[in-house]
Amino acid sequence: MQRIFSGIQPTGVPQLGNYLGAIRNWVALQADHECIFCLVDMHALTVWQDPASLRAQTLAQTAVLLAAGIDPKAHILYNQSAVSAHARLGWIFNCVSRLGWLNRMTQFKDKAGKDRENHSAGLYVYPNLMAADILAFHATRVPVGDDQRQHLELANDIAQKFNHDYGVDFFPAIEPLIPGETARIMSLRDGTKKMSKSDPSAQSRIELTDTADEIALKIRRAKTDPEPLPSDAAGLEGRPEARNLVSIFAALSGETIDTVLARHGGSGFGPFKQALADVVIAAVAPVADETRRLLEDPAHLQGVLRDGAARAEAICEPIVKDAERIVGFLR
Ligand code: AQP
Repeated sequence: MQRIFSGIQPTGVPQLGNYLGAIRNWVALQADHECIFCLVDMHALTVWQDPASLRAQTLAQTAVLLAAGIDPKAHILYNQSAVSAHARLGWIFNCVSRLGWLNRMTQFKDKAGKDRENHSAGLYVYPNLMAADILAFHATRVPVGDDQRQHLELANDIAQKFNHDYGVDFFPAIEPLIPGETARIMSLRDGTKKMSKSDPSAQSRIELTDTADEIALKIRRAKTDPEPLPSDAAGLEGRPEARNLVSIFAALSGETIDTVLARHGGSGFGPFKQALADVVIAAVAPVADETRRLLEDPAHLQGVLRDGAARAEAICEPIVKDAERIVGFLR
């Protein structure tokens, strides 16, 4: 059975992009993979986090993941900082990775913007730690959204360079598992920007704890253009907001974009948004209800993470010790 590793940052409430790009896939992959799911709180720290909020968000995300269908007994769910192997292998990879490689990372450029000098060094070396997260488990498959494709290519470069530099065949190649045409969900306020849980505007995203009324309102207010919907996918060219809404509909209804447009093409956005709100509410409301119930028992959620951390450590500690031996650390 192949081993999967994937992570999510506890930087806020998971949003619909996290769900369609990653979480939904994670739930499905549990059927035939050994899965390790991680709340990557060390990655979250690469941008400022209020300590109390980070703790609360870590628990809230645990609740959302359980509510969405992650099975913490058959698989593993834990928070990154509880397992020191991440940091240790991350440091080794800081020394394997090249500045030239990191300089090409578009996520750093997007997040740092023009004010690069004022961002943390952690944000810059984030992809090295991400490579360590995966390779500490010798995981071979990583289900992520399209925005993480470049980071996974870098992880493969790091693994290959480590193997080459030390003359070993130690780290395996990683295969990204990226969902198809709806892999990147965009902001409801700007179809050229990805939907993000830390976007300052809560109107830009559907959160997995939103109520039906909040979802309906956010979709009604979502930015669109004045034209009616086209009758096929080619007609969405140059219409990023329309494409995004149709993509969300297709991802949730399990149809292709062309099938959705065959039904809704020619209609204005009013009736389409109503239909879209219905499919989003049908997917999100059960997760939101179960999340609220789980959050009533934070001790249980902490227990899930503690148990997951112990089981994660049992897998990755021997692998990271071997990596430390390979590079020449004296024990
Ligand atoms: N908009 C998106 N569309 C598709 N997939 C997405 N993912 C995130 N946003 C979208 C996928 O969700 C997983 C977990 O993401 P993350 O929390 O580790 O980091 P992120 O990609 O930076 O997500 P956010 O919501 O944008 O977080 P913040 O605001 O903290 O930066 C990943 O597999 C990602 O591909």
